[in-house]
Amino acid sequence: MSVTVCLGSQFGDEGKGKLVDILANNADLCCRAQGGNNAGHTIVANGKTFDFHILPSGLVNPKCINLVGSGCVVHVPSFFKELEALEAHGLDTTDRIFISDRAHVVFDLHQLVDGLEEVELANSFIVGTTRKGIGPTYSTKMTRSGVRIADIFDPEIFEAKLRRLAYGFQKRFGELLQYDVEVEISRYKDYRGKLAPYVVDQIPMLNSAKQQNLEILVEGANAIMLDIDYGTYPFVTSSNTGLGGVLTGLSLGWRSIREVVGVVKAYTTRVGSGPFPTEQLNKIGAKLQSVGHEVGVTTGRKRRCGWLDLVIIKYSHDVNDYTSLNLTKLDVLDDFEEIKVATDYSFEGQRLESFPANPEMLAKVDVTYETLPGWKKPTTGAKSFYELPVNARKYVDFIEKTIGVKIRWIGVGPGRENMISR
Ligand code: 2SA
Ligand code: GDP
Ligand code: MG
Repeated sequence: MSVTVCLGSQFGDEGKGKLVDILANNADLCCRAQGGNNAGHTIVANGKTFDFHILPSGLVNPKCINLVGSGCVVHVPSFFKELEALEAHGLDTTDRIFISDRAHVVFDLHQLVDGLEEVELANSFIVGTTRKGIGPTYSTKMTRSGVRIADIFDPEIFEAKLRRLAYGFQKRFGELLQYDVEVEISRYKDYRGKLAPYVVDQIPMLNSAKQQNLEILVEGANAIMLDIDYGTYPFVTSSNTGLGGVLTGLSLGWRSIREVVGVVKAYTTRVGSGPFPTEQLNKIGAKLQSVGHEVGVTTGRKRRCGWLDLVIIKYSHDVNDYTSLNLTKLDVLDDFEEIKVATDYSFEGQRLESFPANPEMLAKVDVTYETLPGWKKPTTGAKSFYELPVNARKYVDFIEKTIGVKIRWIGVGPGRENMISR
């Protein structure tokens, strides 16, 4: 068995879904290890656009089996809604999508609590979550009061656990929580039978993949700067979005990991609040936002935009140890006279030797930029590195040299075909 992992190296939306779709061509199994339907992965293939949230992007490839792993959190109604949308797009998902029985269930209750917790926070602490219930579900997982997919199939246990969960939140939020636990319990009477064919014990499934020497692809969701431990805490999501989350969220075995690909957008975007040192609150940011169509796939929020930050990419590499990189959306920079890249931070006049843990400090750093000349030519038609304009090649080389990791793929447009391999 050999495993390729694709991880976000910035704040998410680097274009992981597109790379996963391309690599799925040679994969037997595509797995999600963490996160829920807060994620949004867009794939443009065969003239169609597919949006994925909880489902793995490997589904676009008709030969690829897909698994939502134990480290994920699943809102069952949204799972079915997404499957139906894919089927309506002509994708046959029969017998190709499975959910680990150890994954945690996101209830409508968690989603309501997500909203209430955000309102409870003072302005400067609002996270700007997707309100999909991700934080509250991982919280109840950690306090051992969560409900797992396996529990759904024992009605007595399921009802008792969900009632206990609802009771706890009702005590905390009182009348602010407009929720009827009996309504949610009764919905699962229908879901129980409908869900059963999708549920698997992940351990023997992945063991069997190991025995058959299958090719496995892991699709990261969100990105390292949103990691609960290594991101800009508390402005993060509630799972481990780096390599650590892959190891705990799936039972793969570290020996099988062959490749860890860091997906790097050629500039930076962020959705939600939190520090963003290279953010451009000016015409440059607005241009990146409109040319790059930077709008959240899950919530429709405009993404904040700024220059590429190599301090972040270096930090991200320190945490995840990439074996290669995929630079994406290079084409979005086609029309810039000059392009800036952050290479260093300083704080109160001192160069920072390491990435600050503290978001208040990160919000105040002074950024040192390298300015590179733009290329002012379209890159989308390029099929090889040498077909790129010389200044675009210099931009790629500069990133590769600074990070010290090979850029194996370069994205020059949203379509499957707009990817240069080296
Ligand atoms: P949550 O909902 O608890 O995970 O939110 C916590 C923070 O994580 C950010 N987050 C994301 N950032 C970028 N992209 C995400 N997925 C969607 C997309 C986002 C959307 O692909 O566009 O549609 O808005 C994603 N999911 C979570 C979130 O903004 C919070 O800062
Ligand atoms: P993910 O969350 O990392 O999978 O990324 P998203 O799918 O949320 O956001 C990336 C967006 O950029 C999607 O709309 C992709 O179709 C698009 N995209 C991916 N790669 C490229 C590229 O190289 N060029 C352009 N112009 N768009 C791209
Ligand atoms: Mg996304």
